[in-house]
Amino acid sequence: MTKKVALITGVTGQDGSYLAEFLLNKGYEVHGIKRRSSLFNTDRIDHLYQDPHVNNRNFVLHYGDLTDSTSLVRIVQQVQPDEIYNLAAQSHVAVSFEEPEYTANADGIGALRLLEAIRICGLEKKTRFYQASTSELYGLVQEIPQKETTPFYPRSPYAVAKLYAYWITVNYREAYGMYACNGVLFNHESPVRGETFVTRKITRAISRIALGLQDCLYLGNMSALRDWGHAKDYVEMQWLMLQQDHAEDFVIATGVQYSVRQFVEFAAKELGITLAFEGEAENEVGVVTKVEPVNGQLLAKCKVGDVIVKVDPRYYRPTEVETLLGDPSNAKAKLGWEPKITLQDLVKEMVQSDYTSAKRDNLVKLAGFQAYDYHE
Ligand code: NDP
Ligand code: GDR
Repeated sequence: MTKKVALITGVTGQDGSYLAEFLLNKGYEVHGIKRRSSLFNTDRIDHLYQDPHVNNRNFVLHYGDLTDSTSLVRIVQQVQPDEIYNLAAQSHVAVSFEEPEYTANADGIGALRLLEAIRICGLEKKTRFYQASTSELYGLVQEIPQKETTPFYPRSPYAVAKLYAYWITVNYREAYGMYACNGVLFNHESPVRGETFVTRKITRAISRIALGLQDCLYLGNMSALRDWGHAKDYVEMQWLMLQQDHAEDFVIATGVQYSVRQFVEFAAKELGITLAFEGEAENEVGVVTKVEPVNGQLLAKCKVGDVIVKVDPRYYRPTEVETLLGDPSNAKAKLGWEPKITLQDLVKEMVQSDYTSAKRDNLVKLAGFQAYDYHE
């Protein structure tokens, strides 16, 4: 049997790395699009790298950019993919308020460029297309929980750009009979989540605070509620959506919701720290009320009474999405999909990974070198 060929945009990102690994394990030939950058940006996929001098590689990277149609047409023509996963995006909601035009170009028109590349190459009947849509489309939520039929109300330049991408995907499906679909994915995280998204910012900071490498974690809106899953579970769903008889859009979520504040508490608990939150709004702080050993080992150096979490309004967004909770019952019924990893296991895995990195930074510091400390 001939190998299936997949093309992943955003292969260097969190989901791209998990999806590439997943498809390689399924026997696919995987092609990924990466951007040129002045520093290496392939950390997340270095374990999958194959030397270009080896014959019959099944993992191949191409330079390209979602803002450059010529590169996309060239790559689609060369690769002739059975499946395209469009995961590339300027994916940070807060940053989209600072770079709205670029975000619209990459996240909105980028999807159109790929769909047109499929048409230009005459692959409408061959190539299946997955668009990374988002729960941010629901924004100012009109219904709880959100499902496939819930009306959209985007609240950021990012979400508005993704709204265009959502509808252009639906339109190309209807207009040209293409197998094109949207996965409306709720937040999903992992140890390789970008460091400026709130979960990773928290697990990284709590680990560094525990070891005395950092004093305080500054956050924005701690009351925001999110439905957090694990990226590993969610990429399986992206693949499943392209294996059906007909293309259809699905909501992918856990159906369970927590606040940012709770996420901080769970992360701290993993390292034996109990926190109490005091004060209101901009004056709210997280104070250490107990420090205890974990499995007989004292992991945290903090003391009772230390203030280790503060609010910094610079992290507030001009328009916020206060609450997101997905209803994944359609995906469960039609695709037999259910998330396997709980939030508790996700937090544990993220904290363990960041605590290990913080220990390494601490050793570097103890050896007399400056430990890297960058806040965002
Ligand atoms: P990441 O931010 O981790 O990865 C984004 C990827 O897109 C990176 O590989 C990045 O490259 C690449 N990229 C950015 N701009 C361009 C461009 N102009 N041309 C080509 N590549 C580009 O995102 P995630 O992996 O978390 O998310 C994957 C997709 O799913 C995104 O589209 C995101 O919007 C969407 N999504 C994510 C959710 C989540 O909770 N994670 C939930 C719902 C949707 P580089 O490494 O060089 O920066
Ligand atoms: P989100 O994720 O905006 O939901 O988008 P993020 O982790 O950035 O924010 C989640 C919530 O936490 C609040 N928050 C903070 N967020 C960040 N980044 N930094 C902070 O200091 C902070 N303090 C509080 C935010 O205001 C927000 O309410 C993610 C991205 O992956 C998108 O690409 C994806 O489409 C959606 O999830 C679903």
